[in-house]
Order: sequence, then structure tokens, then C-alpha cells
Amino acid sequence: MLFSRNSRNILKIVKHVLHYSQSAQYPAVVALRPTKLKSKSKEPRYFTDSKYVSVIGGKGGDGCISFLSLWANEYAGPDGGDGGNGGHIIFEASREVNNFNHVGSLIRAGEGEKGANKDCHGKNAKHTTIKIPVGTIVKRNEKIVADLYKEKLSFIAARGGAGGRGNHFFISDTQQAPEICEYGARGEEAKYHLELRTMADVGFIGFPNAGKSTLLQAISRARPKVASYAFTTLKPHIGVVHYSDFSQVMVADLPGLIPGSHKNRGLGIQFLKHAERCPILVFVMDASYEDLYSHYKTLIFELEQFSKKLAARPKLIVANKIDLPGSIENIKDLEKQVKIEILGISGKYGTNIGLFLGKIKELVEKYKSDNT
Ligand SMILES: Nc1nc2c(ncn2[C@@H]2O[C@H](COP(=O)(O)OP(=O)(O)OP(=O)(O)O)[C@@H](O)[C@H]2O)c(=O)[nH]1
Ligand SMILES: [Mg+2]
Repeated sequence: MLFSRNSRNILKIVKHVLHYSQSAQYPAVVALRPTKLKSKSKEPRYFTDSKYVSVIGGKGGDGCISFLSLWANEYAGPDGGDGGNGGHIIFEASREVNNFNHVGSLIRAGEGEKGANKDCHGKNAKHTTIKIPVGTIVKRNEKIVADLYKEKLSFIAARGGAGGRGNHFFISDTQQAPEICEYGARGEEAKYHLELRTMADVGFIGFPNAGKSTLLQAISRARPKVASYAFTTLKPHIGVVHYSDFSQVMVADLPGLIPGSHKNRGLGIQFLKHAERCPILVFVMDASYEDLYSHYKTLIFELEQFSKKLAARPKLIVANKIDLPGSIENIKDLEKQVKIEILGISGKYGTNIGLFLGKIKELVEKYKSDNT
């Protein structure tokens, strides 16, 4: 029998659900494996959740000094037109973008046109609208000046300068032939810090080399670099996990955390700020390491030093690399010390990934129901 591509996908989903719903261990909603291939585009693959930008509003056009001279009326009077206004720079919240990769560090708006003779006024410049993700906080001198929490909300980051007046404007009873005009005003200049309030539903936290990027690759179409040296990931990567109830969970692979991060060691504070933008944290530990408890304590300590609220966020502990020898014993030791059940997984070989995705879905749903 022939099926279209869409109906084949739906059949796959149904098979998936039937298969997993028969096993009592799995929840009813299961994560779907991506059917599309990973993208081959060379676009920047990292995720920019915070950006410093300088904005300069457009300069207004200068006014014009001109005197009209017509046939049979040599002194027909001043006819210098006004300059056009410079453009504003506007930040607008939009669902079309989800990070700041497309935002440049210096943004200039267009300049207004100059006035001309015969009372021609210069054209106003168009405003420059920069789309930024919904949920962006705009800060100036570290003070919040705007919170774009809803689509289409906008904020004027820099106003354009007003156009200068031409000499026609200055005609008065006492001054019939003014030889003066105004220059167009300069646009406003400002520096802003754009920050996303939430970057993803779930953030992976762990020491370098724990296998966070491997895990993200295993569960989504994201392509973070994987290598066997520390600090392979320097910028966050986001992946989307699709579930059989057509819901999605955004997962962020964050750079590794090391002892002293709260004092800005390694990627330091920047890292902790990324973590702050993920409501649920997943601790990814390297199960082949013998003293897992010391790793766990360091992770908690670093988060606490940065913010107590961050350390108290809902979390899940997973031990990756369960395929390596000795990992099961290490996980059991850790379980005894922290007295929480720890999920052993292998990002590289796909062990327990379905179970892991079911657990993060549960946590995300609980978080959403608690916060609505
Ligand atoms: N045996 C085994 N190796 C794994 C597993 N997961 C990851 N690795 C290996 O661990 C190494 C580090 O993996 P990454 O995914 O780059 O680790 P990371 O946590 O993203 O590291 P940073 O980006 O440096 O913080 C790579 O050589 C992986 O192949 C696993 O489940 N089993
Ligand atoms: Mg990595």
C-alpha cells in the first residue's frame, strides 16, 4: 500500500505510542526521534542569549538656504525647504527569532534627506526595526529599561534627530529675506544590554567532558561539537525534543562548570548566567569518575555561591557513560550519599534515553502547572 510522507510519519507516531504504552515503565507521552536529517547549513550554530549593542539614531537632514528667482520676479523670496527627520531604532518583540545571532553590535539608523530649493522638504528616514525574541529584557547601565514579554511590544532604543528648518521657515515681518537655516539634529546614541529571560526549558549542567553535547545530539537535531577535551562547548546550543502529544521541550547544552566558576574561573559567571535562564536543571555527571559525590557537591556549591534561588531550582541528576566499566557501582555510591534516585544513561549508545526524555517532560509540565 502506498502512503504519503505525512501519513507515514503519523503511522510512525502511532507505532511509537503503542510500543511504549504497553511497557509500564514508560509514560503515555513519549519523545519522538527526529525524522529530518541534521541541517548542513553553515549558519552560526550556537545560541546567543545575551548581547551588548550600541545604537545610533539617524541624523536629521539639514535645512536649505535658497532664494527663488523667477521670470519677471527676480526676488521671489526665500524658498529653502526643511530637512527630513532621522530614523529611530526600534526593538520589537517577535516570535520569528529566538536569539540574538542576527543582531549586530553597532546599529545605525538612516539619515533624513536635506531640504532643497523651491520649498522641497527632505524625506524622513525609515525607522530601523530590529526583531528580538519575545521575553527579552533591555538594560541600560545595568538598569532594566524595557521588558518585551509579549509579541509586537516595542521599545525605541534611539530616536532620530529632527530635520533642520530651511530659510523659508524664518520669514517674519521684520526679516523678509533670512539667510539662516538649521542643521539637522544628531540622533541619540546609547548602549544596551539585551538579555533573554528564558533560554530553554531545560539546561544541562556538568563538568567539562561529562557528555552534555553528546546527549543533546542524541535527543535532538542540534549539532554541538563533541570532543574528548575540556571546554569543547563555549557557547550554549539549543535542541528541541518533540513528543507524541505534539508538545516540545527546548533543551540547552551549556559550557562546562568547574570549581571556582562563581569567582569567574573558566567560563565563570557567564556560564552561571546561562544556567539562570533555564527553569529546570539537569546535572549530567560522568559515571566513570569514582568520586561522583565530590562532583555533585561542587556543582551545588557553585550554583549556591552564585544564587541560592538557582541552586533550589527543580533538578534531575543523570549519570552519563553508563557503558563504561565501574559506572554502575559509582552511581550506586552516589545514590547512597545524595539519597535521590539517579538515572544512568549513555548518550553515545542511546541507553535509557527514552526514560530520560520522559522524566524531563514530567518536570517541565510540573513546572508549567506550578507557574500558571
Ligand atoms: N563511552 C562513552 N563516552 C561518551 C558518552 N557520552 C559522551 N562520551 C564521550 O565523552 C567525550 C566528551 O563528550 P562531550 O559531549 O563533548 O562532553 P561535554 O560535556 O559537552 O564537554 P564540554 O563541552 O567540554 O563541557 C567525547 O569523547 C564523547 O565521545 C557515553 O555515553 N559513553
Ligand atoms: Mg560540550
